[in-house]
Amino acid sequence: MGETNTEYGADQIQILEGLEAVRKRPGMYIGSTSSRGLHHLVYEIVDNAVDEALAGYCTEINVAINPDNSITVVDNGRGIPVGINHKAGIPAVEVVFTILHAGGKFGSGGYKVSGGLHGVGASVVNALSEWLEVTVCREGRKYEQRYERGKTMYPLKDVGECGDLTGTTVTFLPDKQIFEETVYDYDILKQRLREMAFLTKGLKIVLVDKREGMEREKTFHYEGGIREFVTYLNRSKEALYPEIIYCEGEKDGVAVEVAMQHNDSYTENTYGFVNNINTPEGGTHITGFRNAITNTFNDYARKNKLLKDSEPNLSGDDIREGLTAIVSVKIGNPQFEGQTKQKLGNSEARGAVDSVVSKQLEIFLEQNPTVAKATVEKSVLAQRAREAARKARDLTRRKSALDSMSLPGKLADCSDKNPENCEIYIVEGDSAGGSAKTARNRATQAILPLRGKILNVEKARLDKIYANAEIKAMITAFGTGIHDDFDISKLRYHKIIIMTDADVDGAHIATLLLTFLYRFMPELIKQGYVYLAQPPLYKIEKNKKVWYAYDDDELNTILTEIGRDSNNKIQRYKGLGEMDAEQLWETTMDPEKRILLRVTMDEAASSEIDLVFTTLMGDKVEPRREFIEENARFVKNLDI
Ligand code: 1YM
Repeated sequence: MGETNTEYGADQIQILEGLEAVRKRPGMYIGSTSSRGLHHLVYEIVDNAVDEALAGYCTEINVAINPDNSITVVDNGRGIPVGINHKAGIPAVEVVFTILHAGGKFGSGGYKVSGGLHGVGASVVNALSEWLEVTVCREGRKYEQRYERGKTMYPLKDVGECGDLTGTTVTFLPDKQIFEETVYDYDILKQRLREMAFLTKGLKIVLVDKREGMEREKTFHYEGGIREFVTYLNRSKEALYPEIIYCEGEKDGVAVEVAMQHNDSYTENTYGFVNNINTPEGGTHITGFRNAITNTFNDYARKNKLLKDSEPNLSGDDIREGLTAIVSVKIGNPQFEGQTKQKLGNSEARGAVDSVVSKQLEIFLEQNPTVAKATVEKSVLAQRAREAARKARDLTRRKSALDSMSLPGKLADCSDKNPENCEIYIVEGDSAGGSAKTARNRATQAILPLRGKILNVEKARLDKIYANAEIKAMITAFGTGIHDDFDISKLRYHKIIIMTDADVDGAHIATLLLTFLYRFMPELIKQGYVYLAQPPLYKIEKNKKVWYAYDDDELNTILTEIGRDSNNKIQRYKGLGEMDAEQLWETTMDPEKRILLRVTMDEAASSEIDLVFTTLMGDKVEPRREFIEENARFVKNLDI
C-alpha cells in the first residue's frame, strides 16, 4: 500500500501543476480573458455534450444562465463514465475535469468531432472557475463532485438513485480573479447555440436566462440541419428558387455536408465549418466547394447551350453572386493555418468536398432544370455587370493617375498628412456638413458631407455602385482603393466617423454607410477604424448654464440634479442642423469631450452580422419587424 500511496501522491502533484498552468496563462488555453474567453467556457462544456449527441446518445442539451451568472449545462447522454481510470487512479469523470487535455475522447476509437478554439476542454473550464459541480446519472445511480479553482473538494460521491435517467449536468462560476468580464451575454450564447443546433440535425438545444429582470428562453431544434440554416440565412431575402441544394457524402476520412440556395441579392455568403467550428478565413474545404460549383455550373451551361461556344466561361464570382451556402466538414485531424489559426489546411478536405459536391450537384441540376436555368441566367447578368464595373473602375483608375490627387470637391480635407492623427467625418446633409466644416479642427479633422440617403449596396449591382457619386467620393477620400486594389496602408484617416441625426432617418443612413463599408472594405471595420459619432438628444439650460443629455435616462438624471422647475429650458434636437458650429464642436466633435462608438465585428457570429444588415436593409417587412421586436427590449434609444 505504501508504494501505491506515494505514486498516487506524485500523480496528484503533477495534476495540480497542470491546472495551475492554465490559471497562470489562461489566454493560451481559451484565447483571451475578455468576454470572448468567458463565453468560450460555455462552448467547451457544450461541445462535450454535442459530441455525445454526434455519438448518437444525446438528444437534448439545456443551457441556463443562473441568477449569479454561473452556467448550468445539462445533457441526456450516457453520463460521463465514473469507473476508476487505472492510469490516474481516480474516476474517469474526475480525470476529465482535473487533468489537462483529458477532455478529448481518449481510447474510444472514434474521433472527437467538435471542440473549441484550442480543443481543450472541461479541465480548462474547471481550472478557470471559482467552483464547478458535476452530476452524473449512469446505470441507475447519481454521482456528484465539486471542485474549487480546479481542486477536487471531495471524492466522487454516490448520492442516490436516478432510475432510468442518464446524463451529465455541469454548473460552473467563472473566476473573477481570471476574467475581466464575468457577466454573460444572452445574445452571444444564443447565436452560437443556434449555430450548433443547425450543424447537428435533430439535436434540441434550449437556452434559458434565469437572471432577475432578464428572464427569457429559446429552443433550437432543426430536423433539416444545415438546410434549415440556409433557409434561415435567406429568410429576409427573396430566394431565386424554392429548393435548397443539398450534398452529403464521405471521402478519404472527410465527412462532407453542403447546403446552398441563391437569393436575388448580389453578395455571396458562404460559411465554412470544420468539426462545427466556424472558419472565417476559409481553407481547403471552401476551395474545394468553389472549384466544384464553378466547374459544374459551367459544364451544365455549355452542355445545355445556356452559354454559347463563343462566350467565355462564367467566373466563380459570377456563379456565387447572391449565393448563401454552408460547407460543413468533419475531419479526424484538422490542421489549422493562418494568423488566427482559423483556416483549414488539410489537402484531403479540398478533394473530398470537390468530389462530393461535383457529383451530387451535377445530378441535382439535371433533375431540376428550372433551378439550373435561373442560376445560370443570373450568373450571365452578373458577368455583364462585372465587365461594366471593370471598365468603370479602369476609367476612375486612369483618371486619378492623370490628375494625381483628385479628391472629391465636397471634401474639406485636413492639413496634417499623418493618417494616425487624422479623422474624417462623414456627415449627413449639406447644412450639418456646413456647421461641421466651421466647427472642426482644420489640422486633423476632415469633413465629407453626403447628400441625403446613399445607395443601398444590398440592392444594386457593382456597375451601379461604382457609378454612385457619394460612394465614389468616399472611396477617393479614404485613399485605400477598393476590390483587388484595396490597400489599407494607404488609408488617409485612422478614424472614419459617421455622424448622422439621432433619429430613424439618421440610423438608416448610418446603417447604409456601415453596410457599404462592411461589404466593400471590411478591413476598415475589422481593424477598428470605423466609429459612430454620438450627438446629444437634449440641451438643458438653467440660469445661463448648459447641459447636454445623450438619452432620456441622462436627461432625467440631470433634471433631478439641477431640480425640475420652470427655469429649465429643454430643447430636443431634431437633427444635427439645429446645432450651431460651436454646439456641434462641444458636444460631438471635440476629441476631449465627445463620445465615439467604435464599430466592431465579432468573427464568431459573422453569419449574424449579415443577417442584421439584410434584415434592416432588405425588402421583406415581416423579418425586419420581428428583428426589431426581438431586440427592442434590449436596445436603448431605439427611436421608432
Ligand atoms: C454537460 C456536459 O460532458 N457529456 C458527456 C461526456 C462524456 C460522455 C457522455 C461519454 C463518453 C464516452 C462514454 C466515450 C465524456 N466522456 C469522457 C470520457 N456533458 C458531457 N456525455 N460514455 C460517456 O466517449 O466513450 C470524456 S467526455 F473520457 F470519460 F470518456
